[in-house]
Amino acid sequence: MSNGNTKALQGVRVLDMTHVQSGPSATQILGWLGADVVKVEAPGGDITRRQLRDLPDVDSLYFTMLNCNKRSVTLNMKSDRGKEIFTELVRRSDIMVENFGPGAVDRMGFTWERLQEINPRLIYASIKGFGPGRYADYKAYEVIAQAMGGSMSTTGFEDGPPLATGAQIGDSGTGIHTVAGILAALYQREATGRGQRVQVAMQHAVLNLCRVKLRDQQRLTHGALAEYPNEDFGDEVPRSGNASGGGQPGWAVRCAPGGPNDYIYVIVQPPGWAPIAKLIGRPELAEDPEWATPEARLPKLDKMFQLIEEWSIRQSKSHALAELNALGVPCGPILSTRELIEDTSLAENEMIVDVDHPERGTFKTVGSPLKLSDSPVDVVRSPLLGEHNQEIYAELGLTPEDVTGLKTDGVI
Ligand code: CAO
Repeated sequence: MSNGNTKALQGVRVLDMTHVQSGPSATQILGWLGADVVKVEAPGGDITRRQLRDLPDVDSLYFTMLNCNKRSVTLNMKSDRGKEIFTELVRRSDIMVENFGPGAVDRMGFTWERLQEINPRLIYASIKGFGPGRYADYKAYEVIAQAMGGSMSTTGFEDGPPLATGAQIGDSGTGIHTVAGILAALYQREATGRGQRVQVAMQHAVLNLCRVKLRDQQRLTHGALAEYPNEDFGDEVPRSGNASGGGQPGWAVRCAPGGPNDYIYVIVQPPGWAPIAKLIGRPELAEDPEWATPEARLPKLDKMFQLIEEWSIRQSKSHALAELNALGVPCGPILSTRELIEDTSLAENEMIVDVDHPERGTFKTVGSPLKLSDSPVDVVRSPLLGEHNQEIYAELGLTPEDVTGLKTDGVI
C-alpha cells in the first residue's frame, strides 16, 4: 500500500543539463520517481520548446511531453558568473545528466575531474551518439542510432530499403538505459560514498535492443534461418518484414474494412493451429499431415498466414482480437496513434494522462509505464522557461534583487 507521502527518489537532486529527447526522457523518469529535477537551460531555452510548435509562442508538445516533473532555471554557462552559480548547483546535486554534443561540457570548463573536485558524491551521466573510438566526436540523432545500432538493416521488407521504426529506441531507448545506470550508481554510492561516471552511447543502446538479430547473425553461419520468411540468405541477417524470426511464427494479417491500420498480428503457437484451423473454416487442416505440425508448416508460413487472412479480412480487428483470444491465440491489433490516445483502458492505467498547462491549456501526454506500489507517479506539467529562477536561486542564497541583476547582466 502506498504511504502517500514519499517517492522512491525523494530527496535526490538532479541537475538536468539535457535537451531534445534522449536526455530529457531519462530525467523525466527520475522526476516521475520523485527526484527533484532542476533543468538548466541557456537563456534561449531548450531548442525543442520552439520546434514543431502547434500553437504560436507556446512550448511545443515535443517539449511539454518530455519535460514533466521538472523545475526550470536559465543559466548562461558561457559567462563567468554563470559558471560560479553552476558550481554551486553541482555542489548540492546528487546526479548530473547531459546530452550535449561531444566535448561541450568540457568546453564549459567542467571536466569529469573538475566535477569530482567540486562534489565527489556526484553521479555524472552523459549520453552521446557513440562510445570512445572512431565515431566518438560525431553528433547523433534518433535515426542515426537506429542506422548504426542494427535496427534499420533489420527493419523493412526484403525487397525494400532499410526502414526507421517509429519507436524512439535511439533517443528514449537510450534514456531508459541511462536511468538504469544512474540508479545503480546511486545504490553503489550507498556503500562507497563516491559518485561515478555513467556513460551511455545511443549506438550501444540500440545494439542492446537488437541483441536477437546478432543471435541470428551467428546462427546464419550454420545455415539458413528457417523461421524467417525469406528464401535467399547471404551472409547478413535479412529484413524479414513482420516476422519476428523467433521461435513462434507471427505475421500481420489484414482485417475489415481495410484501412491502413486494419491489421492484426497473429502468432501461431504449436497448440494454436488446431483451434485456428477450425475458426477460419478449415478444420481438416488440423489433422492434415501437411499442416498439422509446426515442422510441416514451417516451409509454408506465408501460405498459412494467407489462409488466416482469408478469414481475418472479413472481421474487424477488434472482433478478430476477441475471437482469437477466446481460443488462447496470442494476437494484437495494430492500434493507430488516434486509437491509442482515445483508448479508455490506457487512460484508466494512467498511460494517457491529461495535464493542465498555463499557456497551452489541457494536453495529453504519455504517463509512466513504471508502476511502483510505494511510489505512485503524479505527472506534473513541464515548467515554463526559467519559471523557477527565483525559487532555485533563493535556495542558493541569492536575493530577488540578485536574481533581477543576473537577468539584466545576461547571466540567466
Ligand atoms: N549556456 C550557454 N551555452 C550552452 C548552454 C548554456 N546553458 N547549454 C548548452 N550550451 C552550448 C554548449 O556549450 C555548446 O556550445 P559549444 O559547441 O560552443 O561548446 C552548444 O550549446 C550545444 O552544442 P550541441 O552540440 O549539444 O548542440 P547541437 O545543436 O549542435 O547538436 C545534438 C545537437 C543532439 C546533435 C548533440 O547535442 C548531440 O550529438 N548530443 C548527443 C547525442 C544525443 O543526445 N542525441 C539525441 C538528440 S534527440 O534526437
